[in-house]
Amino acid sequence: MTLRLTHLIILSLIIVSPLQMAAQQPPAIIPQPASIKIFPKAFLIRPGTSLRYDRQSAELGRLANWFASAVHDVSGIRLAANGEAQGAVELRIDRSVPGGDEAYRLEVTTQRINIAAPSPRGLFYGLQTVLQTLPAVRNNAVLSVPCMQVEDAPRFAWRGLHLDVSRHFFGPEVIRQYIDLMARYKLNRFHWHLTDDTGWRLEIRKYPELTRTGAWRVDYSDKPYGARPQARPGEEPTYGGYYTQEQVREIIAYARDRNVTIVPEIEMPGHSAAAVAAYPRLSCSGKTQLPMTGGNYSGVSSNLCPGNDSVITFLSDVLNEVMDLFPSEYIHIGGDEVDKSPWKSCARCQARRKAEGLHSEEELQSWLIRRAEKVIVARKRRMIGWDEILEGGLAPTATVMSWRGEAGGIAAARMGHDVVMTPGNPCYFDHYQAGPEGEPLAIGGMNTLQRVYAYEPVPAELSGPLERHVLGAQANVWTEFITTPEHLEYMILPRLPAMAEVLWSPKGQRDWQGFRARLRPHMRYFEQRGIRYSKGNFKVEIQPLPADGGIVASLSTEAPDAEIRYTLDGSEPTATSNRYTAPFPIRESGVLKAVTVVDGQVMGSVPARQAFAFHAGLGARVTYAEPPSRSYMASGLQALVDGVRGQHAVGRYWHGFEGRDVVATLDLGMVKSLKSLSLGCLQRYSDWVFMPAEVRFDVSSDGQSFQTVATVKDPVGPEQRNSTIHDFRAAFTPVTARYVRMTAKARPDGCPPGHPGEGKPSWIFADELVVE
Ligand code: TNX
Repeated sequence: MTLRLTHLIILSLIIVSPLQMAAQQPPAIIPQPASIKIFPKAFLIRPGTSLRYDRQSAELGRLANWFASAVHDVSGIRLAANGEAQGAVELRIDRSVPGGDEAYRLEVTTQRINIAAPSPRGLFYGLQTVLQTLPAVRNNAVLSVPCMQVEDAPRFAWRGLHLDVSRHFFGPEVIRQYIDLMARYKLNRFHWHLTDDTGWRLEIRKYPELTRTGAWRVDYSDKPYGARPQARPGEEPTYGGYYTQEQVREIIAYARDRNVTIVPEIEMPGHSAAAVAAYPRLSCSGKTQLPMTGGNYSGVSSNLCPGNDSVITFLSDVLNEVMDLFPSEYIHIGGDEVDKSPWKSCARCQARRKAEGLHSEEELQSWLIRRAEKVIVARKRRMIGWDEILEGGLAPTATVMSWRGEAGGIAAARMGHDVVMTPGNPCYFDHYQAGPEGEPLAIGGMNTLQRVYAYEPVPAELSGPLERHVLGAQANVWTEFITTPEHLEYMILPRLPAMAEVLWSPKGQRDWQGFRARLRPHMRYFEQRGIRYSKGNFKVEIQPLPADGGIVASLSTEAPDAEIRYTLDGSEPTATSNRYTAPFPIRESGVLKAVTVVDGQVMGSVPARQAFAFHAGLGARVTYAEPPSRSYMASGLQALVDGVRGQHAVGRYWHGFEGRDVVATLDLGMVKSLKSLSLGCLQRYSDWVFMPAEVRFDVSSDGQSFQTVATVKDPVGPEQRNSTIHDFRAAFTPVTARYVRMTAKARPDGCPPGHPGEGKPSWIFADELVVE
């Protein structure tokens, strides 16, 4: 009796605790349900609350256990088996709930939580919705689930996330956490990229060398991907790992219990250096080699030989073992980025071409893919591959994963094939989400949170009857630059919730402001659980605009309801710095720094930063002897003298020149007195961008005869691997001139010794020729 009384007192104390009040906020469900109504009051999960379901069903039993343990984790409460003393959570299969297998109906009243769905998959999602209303970590309070009525179903059947475990290896525990995150946001396809040039990660019993040799490479992790040397004979392969079939079975079961189907990918015929390392006879040359380290491997074969019958047997054996293991209907066979040149000079490949009446190497690839398709179809499965499989004729039953934009997907759908959309922009989560200042080194490209959120998987070309061929979309996570589990989380969060909403919620309900507001509690959830995520989405975007010969700075942020604060004196901006209200003129040289402020707090990783140069050459006419590379034109030729200094982002501010001297002449429009000239240059070792050997400045008053005023040598040196911006600056006794000519000399030997591009042409990146 006394015990009970104490219990009651504690309970009533808990009920009015502020923690519980916080839980009464409107729930922030991501992805946004198709229909959700919130009512006042809440259902309390407390000791004695029961969990009811059909005990005959093993599947429901697993589901119930999973939910009960999630509740226990955050509260210590163990849900009772039966009875209704303290209300009940009830799970019920009800085939009349509309919206397909994954749909659910959730009703929360003060008395009960009822979830009905046509299948356990829908029930699982109903429970995920409930879990999103609970605290992130244990706080020992009674759990309060707001009263609501939800009718929900996904928009797309294929809601995918991919992971490359070859470029860097991630162990089973990391994979389980990855699957948990997917499931929390109602994604249902885990595309597991298990093989590539840098490592074979799946045990295949019939071919043990695949993992004995193919899973291990020489460890050059101290060097960034792309700047790693090729392994030399005698070096020991020590970096790697693989999954045993036993581990894979456990992971498949784990994923199944979370409604995640694992789609395994076995790459063929390209990206196969690890397989060739294990069995050299699989390549055209038959030469021995090691798995790649992540450098530039010209001359090393990474492809399988389609002319060789034992390659066909190998692929059939491997695919059969894969299908013994993975229940997935879809089996991914890669097919991307094949260098077909070795096939041209391979006698067996050419014999195959003749025998099969194939007209090109593209057709030879398609022939190989069709052989794989036969193996897959014989087991009543479906083959899926990257969009290159279209090139030599599409296999009859193939599904296409469109990654080089959406064109491949559109073409395939028009031919009556199913497609999964995963265009690099915005579906590649290996690209930057902000910065790049303040962000960890990434592969390049920029897929911000807002761009991901704005993605529409059905292109206009496919609206109407062809729309049904778009199964859905997927985000891909290539791991060339992603080396640790923490970094992996950071790259997918918070872009994963954005993609989830794209794939689950009705199209008409897409609401950026609403999503950002709902995302905040999810960010707190990540923080409380020690999950890394990027705050890059709070970064300020600085847009310098030309205005009347000067510059106007326009600032923006993707975060709604945020203030922007900035400084112009080089100091770090704070919550009380100048508040940005409208574009403002820049009147002198200096650095603009800006931050986003939410609720009085500075958000983001590092302030956005832009240097401006206010100088006598602003707006002068620029003539290049040979124009910059089309890929690196910045905003146009005038970018060289627009007052906006190049920053560390490679693709944006710089004029790039490959393997040659740069000669630019400025016409200042009138004769001026000059006392210094300076050229800014960028060095990016991993992108083959180096300082010029020297920069010479000449001046002229008639544009015909020039006189050299200074030559400045490179003080940085080609060994510097950190991204470096240097000004080649010369001050001199004042001269008068109307024309200024800058000559930046290319490095005579190109990329330096030890660099993956040793001896090949290097790049010069130039921005802002400052005239004073
Ligand atoms: C292209 S996407 C690849 C991958 C790289 C990725 C880097 C695809 C089918 N192939 O091998 O890792 O780009 O973003």
